[in-house]
Amino acid sequence: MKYLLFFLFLPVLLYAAPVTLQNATATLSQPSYTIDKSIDGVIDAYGWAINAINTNQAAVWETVSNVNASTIQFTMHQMHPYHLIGRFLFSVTSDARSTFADGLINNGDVSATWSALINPTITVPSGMGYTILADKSILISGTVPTTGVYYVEYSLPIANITGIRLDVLTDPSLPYNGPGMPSNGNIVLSELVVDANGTFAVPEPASFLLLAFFIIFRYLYKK
Ligand SMILES: [Ca+2]
Ligand SMILES: [Ca+2]
Repeated sequence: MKYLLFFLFLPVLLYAAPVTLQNATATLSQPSYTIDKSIDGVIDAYGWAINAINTNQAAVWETVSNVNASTIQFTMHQMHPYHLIGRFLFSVTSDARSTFADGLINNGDVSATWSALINPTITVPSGMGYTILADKSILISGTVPTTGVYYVEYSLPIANITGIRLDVLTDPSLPYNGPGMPSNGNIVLSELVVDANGTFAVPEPASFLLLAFFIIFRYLYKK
């Protein structure tokens, strides 16, 4: 029996995998800069923008497949001149996909049981810095480059992730309170790319195959 228990922990592999997103949904999108452009595979000067500065806004996406990983990495491409995000927060959920992310670009359903991600590893463009605030959000500071990429990595607190949420938040340190870094306080998220690393269970057929080999090996070894 102890061998069987050992086996249960055996069929686990370590690898990195892209996380595909769908049903981009936002509380607000600026015309021509709608939330769907955040995951259209195009990294250009368009993307998700908001035409109401000095307001908190949120975007959510469904994962196409449940994510079971130890870490998740967000690559935030921002290609519209100087329109980098000033303050933001990432969260994840394992709620049923039917209960959030209705695909609307304005007044979309962003309500779910969200777990805010904590203790990020962050890389921002040269000349920029960041501060982690009490609400777990990340506040960016420093010289705003023309274009830039933020890399943000977190450990995942829950399994079977079905959705990701990005809050863009106001802060008095930002122009017009933000949530963006340009002089008008807006943002443009050109593309959000997500990857996950860690332990993934081998699909069941492979487990059965490994179990068969294990039983055969045990049989031969005893002979
Ligand atoms: Ca895009
Ligand atoms: Ca949905």
